[in-house]
Amino acid sequence: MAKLRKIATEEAFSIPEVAQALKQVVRGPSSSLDKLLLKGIYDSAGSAAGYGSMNFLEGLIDIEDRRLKEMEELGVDMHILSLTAPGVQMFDADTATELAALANDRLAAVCARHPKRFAGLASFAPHSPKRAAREMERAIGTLKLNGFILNSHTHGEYLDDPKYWPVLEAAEALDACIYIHPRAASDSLKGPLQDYGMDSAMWGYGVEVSTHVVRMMAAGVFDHFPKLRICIGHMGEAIPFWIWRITFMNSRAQLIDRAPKTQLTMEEYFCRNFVLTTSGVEDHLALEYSIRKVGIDNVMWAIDYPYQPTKPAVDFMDSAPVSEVQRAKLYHLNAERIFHIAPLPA
Ligand code: 1WB
Ligand code: MN
Repeated sequence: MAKLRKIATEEAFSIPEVAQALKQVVRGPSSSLDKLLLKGIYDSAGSAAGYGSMNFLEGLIDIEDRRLKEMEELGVDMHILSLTAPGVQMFDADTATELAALANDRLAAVCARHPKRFAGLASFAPHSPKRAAREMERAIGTLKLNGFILNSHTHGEYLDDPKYWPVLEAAEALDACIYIHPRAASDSLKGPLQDYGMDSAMWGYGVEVSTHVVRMMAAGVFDHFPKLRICIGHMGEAIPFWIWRITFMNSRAQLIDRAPKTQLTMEEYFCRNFVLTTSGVEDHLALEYSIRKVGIDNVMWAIDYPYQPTKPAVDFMDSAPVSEVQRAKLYHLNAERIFHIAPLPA
């Protein structure tokens, strides 16, 4: 088998300044469900949540040392880096704006030092949509980053709210994809997700992001931004499996005026405006289903470093029951197209 370029598309990093600010948030008065998990990662004094021993923080902060070595060992060519959840979205607007710019500067510097190894998705502070749009322009135009990361809700609000549309307008105009990554469910969604470890990757993260996505599609956001491209991880956060029913029931809701009229159906938006990654779902049947649902050009490989181990993610894709042409699309060709990464010379 020819060696394929492997570009991993949902790979997390952080910087000490953001980690320090998250530690303060964890100790503060916020009632956010994110705190359950963040306490263990950022505030070892409160590691009752039990994440201390996994040492995610070390894996997030280190980019050029252990991560790069492991990439080399396991044949992973590139990480598309993104500031880890919840990004800057738990901070106040000014802090969030400043830290997003700082994280983007650091990210751009790492990518410039290792242009074959790292690409990057830029952060922005949705709390200040106009300032966010300016940072987005800087991130693509000046810093030459490859797209954007958003960690779902911002203080309980979602991108269907027109106050956030300057952000969508900027992404569309820049032809840059927004990756909607999970964070814990918003305060109004979190009730029954607080127990049994359901707050995060086991269940709550998917519920939060899929809710976000359905809100955007049902609100008609993509009639205003027909070229906007949104990426979601975790094999589409279960939406591929639900999309028939979402589509059927949305058209019924439109008929009785419980949902706004839209130009396209929900399934048409999902196939036109969304791309998926495999992050954290190493299940060949789910992969095959997703490919058949959204098309082979709209699925990309991801590891979800450092939260998921690299080797099983590579084995999963190496052994996927797909053609070699499809494997090349999943491993790198789609990522090159969607995130504007230069192909390697032949
Ligand atoms: C986990 C996964 C935790 C992610 C995270 O904390 C993030 C986890 C911010 O598996 O516990 C992630 O990015 O998928
Ligand atoms: Mn992730």
